[in-house]
Amino acid sequence: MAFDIEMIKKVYQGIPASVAAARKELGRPLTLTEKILFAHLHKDQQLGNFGRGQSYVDFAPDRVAMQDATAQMALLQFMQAGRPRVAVPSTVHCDHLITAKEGAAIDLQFATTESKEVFDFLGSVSNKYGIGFWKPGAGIIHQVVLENYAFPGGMMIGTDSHTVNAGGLGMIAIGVGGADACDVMAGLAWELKMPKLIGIKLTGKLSGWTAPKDVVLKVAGILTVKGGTGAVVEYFGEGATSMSCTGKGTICNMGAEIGATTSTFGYDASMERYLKATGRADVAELANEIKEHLTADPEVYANPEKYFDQVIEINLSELEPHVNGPFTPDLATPISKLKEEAIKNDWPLKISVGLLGSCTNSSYEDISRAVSLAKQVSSKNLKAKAEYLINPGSEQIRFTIKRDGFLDVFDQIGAKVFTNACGPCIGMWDRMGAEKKEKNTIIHSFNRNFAKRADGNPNTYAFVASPEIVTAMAIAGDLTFNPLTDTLINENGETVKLDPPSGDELPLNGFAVDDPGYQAPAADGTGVIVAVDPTSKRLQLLDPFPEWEGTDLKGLKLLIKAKGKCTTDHISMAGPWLKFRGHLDNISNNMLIGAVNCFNDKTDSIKNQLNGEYNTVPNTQRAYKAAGIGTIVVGDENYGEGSSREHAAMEPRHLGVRVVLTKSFARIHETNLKKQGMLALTFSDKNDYDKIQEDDTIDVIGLTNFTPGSPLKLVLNHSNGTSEEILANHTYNQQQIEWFKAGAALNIIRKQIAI
Ligand code: MIC
Ligand code: SF4
Repeated sequence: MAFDIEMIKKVYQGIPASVAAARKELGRPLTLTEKILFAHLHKDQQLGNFGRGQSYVDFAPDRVAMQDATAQMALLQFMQAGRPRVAVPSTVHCDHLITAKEGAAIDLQFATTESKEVFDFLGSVSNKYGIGFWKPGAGIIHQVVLENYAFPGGMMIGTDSHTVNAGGLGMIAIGVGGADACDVMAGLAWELKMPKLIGIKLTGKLSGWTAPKDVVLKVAGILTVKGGTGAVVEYFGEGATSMSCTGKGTICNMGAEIGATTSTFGYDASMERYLKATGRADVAELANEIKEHLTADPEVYANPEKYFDQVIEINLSELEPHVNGPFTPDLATPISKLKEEAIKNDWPLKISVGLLGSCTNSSYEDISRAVSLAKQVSSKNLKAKAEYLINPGSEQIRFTIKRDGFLDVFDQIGAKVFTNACGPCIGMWDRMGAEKKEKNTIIHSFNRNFAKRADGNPNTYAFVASPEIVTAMAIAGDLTFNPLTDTLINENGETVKLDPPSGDELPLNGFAVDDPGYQAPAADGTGVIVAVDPTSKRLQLLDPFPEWEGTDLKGLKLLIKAKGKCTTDHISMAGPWLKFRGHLDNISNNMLIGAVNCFNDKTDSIKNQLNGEYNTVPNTQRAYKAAGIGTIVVGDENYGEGSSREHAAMEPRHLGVRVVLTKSFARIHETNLKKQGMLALTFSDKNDYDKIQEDDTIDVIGLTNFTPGSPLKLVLNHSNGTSEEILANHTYNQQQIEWFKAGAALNIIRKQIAI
């Protein structure tokens, strides 16, 4: 039986009436996205024809998921909210804090000792507040959610940008910062700007070497890392229904890489099969009863241009496998052009490592198709040229693929199996020799490939591809190899060609698992004590951020003017820093250390205006803080792209940065800044970015009259005595302005509860 079946029943009971009401209000057929959103309006939210990309709407998500690296901050905030128990079903998943080095058994043992304090904290908070707890080794949050919790037509939020993975099972699942999760767990409404709608029509059928991953690699190439901002992507068409449910999950997962709010697919037979295979026939039955509401109205898919803001069509029968990268997931190259591009751009051609796994691609189908290629190593007397590393997505997957002999096949090609966890995908990879910073190429089935992400080496060229292409390329060890057309020379000197991959969507003998690693919370957690050692280096209880002082902000020093890509990895690096995710002061020592200073093109070297010396960003900011001087960070386009980590907003807040002014923001990061009481502003005229000088002192004018929709004025006081005025836009609504005034959204909740 599924978890929380009563909640699912209740949601399904409400859907037909809400959909009918919304259809009437809008006076037209509805997309799936609209149906799910309208069925989840918060009870105090009046139904309306909300302006897409304009109106803020209050929703009531059905559940919350958190992973260990973000859950610490989310739960530290929840503990401040003063509620006895979570208001909606919630789970914590321990997957980010396990370093991949020797192999699963040793690494897991090491992690549970090294991070014992954090896992114990998460376990006891979960126990106390009624949160389901998935222990280290149980699997990657999004795979575990897909296997256990996701349900068609449901709405969830999660403190991880790839929460969107659950769209593969027909949900609206959205990545958020911990403060948002905290609100929903506290029973409050969750606010989202009504998204725009992008429809992607999939025609034809995948075959041969092409996999679901290639659909999204192609979409990333079309839309780029910004193209999905503020939009939900809805996939439909015969190509969608012919694809497996986990394949749909892969596509939705990487929607995070185009900045989409989320992606989703209508309920179909593949989802029914998946629900049944994962022990949730009860959910499938319930879904079948209302299935017309779990997909768009037929008129929508017949005439998509009328209902979506943008429509893209992709013919799967013609789609080629793609390899995206290096350094950004939207640099899409079809495999037939890869050789040319690689040589032209001087990408290192030798592939050192192929990595299979991550929340994007660790399903049974993915692994079985990769195995069909790995098997050919021995049957064709080949030798895999690159190292091959695997992170299974969950214990259920690992147990099943072991039972089915897949792990033995991988063993024969010398593969190493790491823990069911994120591992190299989040920089938790103790890669031998990475510190030498040699130029090298790796190829993986993950979703992102920003510089330094996997192994900390800025000269690692990471490419993203399907599990099939990753495996073939690891066998060949050569970036110019096109498995569709090229041959390899085997150990006998013969010319051989790899057969296209094949595999099973679901295990023929069903899934199996011995201990899935789940721990249910106490029925009554009031007696559970959550202890945080005040001398801990890894956990620190939060102090409320101070209220706004009630005046304009004058005399802010420019801290850094960041140039080019500035993702949350640049603002708050992961890898070795993950261990401080529960300790705001300690993790603040990584603030913006990856951002490139526009004035000297260096990272982590900025001018301290107080003494003219160059120092690291955290040291310089701490010097300003000690002097009681506020600062401003200036950024380029899509600032804060990538992850949901709110540390990227809390660190600047904690260290005394007052304003982040950019050409544009990524959605989650902008909200995180607002929630933490920061000012997130954008240049009214993007060319004004060029006016910011290294020694600038900046005033923000108009805060006493801070109103939705009206820009603020910024005065740039240059060191030569001149000054210029520029305008800065913002997207704060009235409630968000209150967050700013209170010093943080949480300060308001705390006050409400105290009353
Ligand atoms: C990531 O893939 O970058 C992460 C690590 O999963 C993040 C969350 C985090 O920083 O903890 C994400 O994608 O939101
Ligand atoms: Fe983990 Fe990587 Fe997925 Fe993020 S993208 S949840 S780090 S596997």
